[in-house]
Order: sequence, then structure tokens, then C-alpha cells
Amino acid sequence: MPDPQAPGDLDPAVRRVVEAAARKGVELRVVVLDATTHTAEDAARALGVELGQIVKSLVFVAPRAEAGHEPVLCLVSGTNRVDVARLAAVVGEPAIRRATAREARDLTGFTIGGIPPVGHDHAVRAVMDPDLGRHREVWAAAGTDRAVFPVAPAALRALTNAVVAPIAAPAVPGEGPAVPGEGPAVRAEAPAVRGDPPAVPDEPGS
Ligand code: 5CA
Repeated sequence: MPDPQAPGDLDPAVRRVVEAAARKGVELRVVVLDATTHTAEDAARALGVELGQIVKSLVFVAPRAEAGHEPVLCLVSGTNRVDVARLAAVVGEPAIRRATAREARDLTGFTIGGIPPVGHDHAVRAVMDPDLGRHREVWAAAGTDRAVFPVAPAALRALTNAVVAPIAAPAVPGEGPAVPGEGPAVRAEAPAVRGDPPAVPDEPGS
């Protein structure tokens, strides 16, 4: 496992994450890897941890009459996928949908593959997948597609002020884990994944 980086060496995006956590009393131990951690699979491989320990920080948007869209951040275990209908029920937003890459960047100030759970340009409502609580330590993106940090699930919840609620698609018996690329090809058409945009280029690695 690489050593944490000295704060002065950090990318400005990473520094925003570290400083936001510090303002909440949490000192992040950011690890910057040589290998990409763009997807959850990449991050698990690079770190040598279970896929379920990787926190996917996924941006969804709820339409707002005057203000365009309000972002909702879903913190999801790397093995899980968000069920948009469940998310809609949890947050009381029937029209919620996945953000486009551009919306995600404009709303958070970070680019997909490095979107962190904290340090966004604006306050964001967060919902956390309870499966993250199965692990003593989970790893989240720290602002770029090579920077990650470990955090206890309870600290992640406190940092993000997240509501913990079941937003993941339930496992379908006989279809294996909801891991893109590992299940049968028909998995993408199962009702549980409705709402995932079809045109997401790197969805198999998410
Ligand atoms: N650094 C890793 C692990 S910490 C990471 O950020 N993973 S992630 O899952 O939070 O971010 C990648 C996610 O962005 C994928 O799940 C993928 O579904 C989503 N994504 C990729 N491209 C797009 C796109 N064009 N529009 C919307 N979402 C996208």
C-alpha cells in the first residue's frame, strides 16, 4: 500500500476534499496511486481490497422548477447498483435520475471517476447504502481518478451527513452478484437496474 501523500503535494481537487473533511474534524489519509482508480473495480484491484469496500459516489439529480436540478449523492458499495425507484422513494423525488457526466461535474466540481463523498462546491443531500457498514473500513474517491482514502463507514456517514437507506437493487436469485461484467448479459435488462442510463460508456466498470 503506498504511503499517504504530503498535503503540499496534493492535486487542488484532492486538497479541497482533505480540507472539507478537516473542517468537520476528520483527518483523511489520502493515498495517490500510480494506477487509475477511475472505477470501483480499478480501485479494488489497485488497493487489493474487496470490491464491496469501494464507495461509489454517484450523482443523481432531482428537477427543480426554478433552480434546474438538485443533486443527490448516493454512496454505494462497489458490488451494488442503485435502484432508481428505491432511491426515488427514499428521497421523495419521483423524477430523480442519474446525472450526466457534465451535470455531475457542474454540480459537484469534480469529474466522474474521482467524485468524492465530501468537498463538493455546494452542500449536497447524501444517501448511503447500508451494505458499506459490513466492512470495518471502506475506500472512497478523494477528488481525482488516482486518489482514494480509507474511512470507517460511521465516519463516512458523519462526514456526509448521509441518510442510511436501502437504495441498492436487490440481488436476483440465480443471477449472481450485481456486479457488471460478472453476471449474465441479461442482467442489464433486469427490472432492478431500470433507470441506469444506457449511454454510460464505462458502466461495466462502475
Ligand atoms: N474512483 C472510483 C472508485 S472510488 C469511482 O469514482 N467510482 S464511481 O463508481 O463513483 O464512479 C464511476 C461511476 O460514474 C460509474 O458507476 C459510472 O456509472 C458513472 N459514470 C461514468 N460515466 C458516466 C456518464 N457519462 N454519465 C453518468 N455517469 C457516469
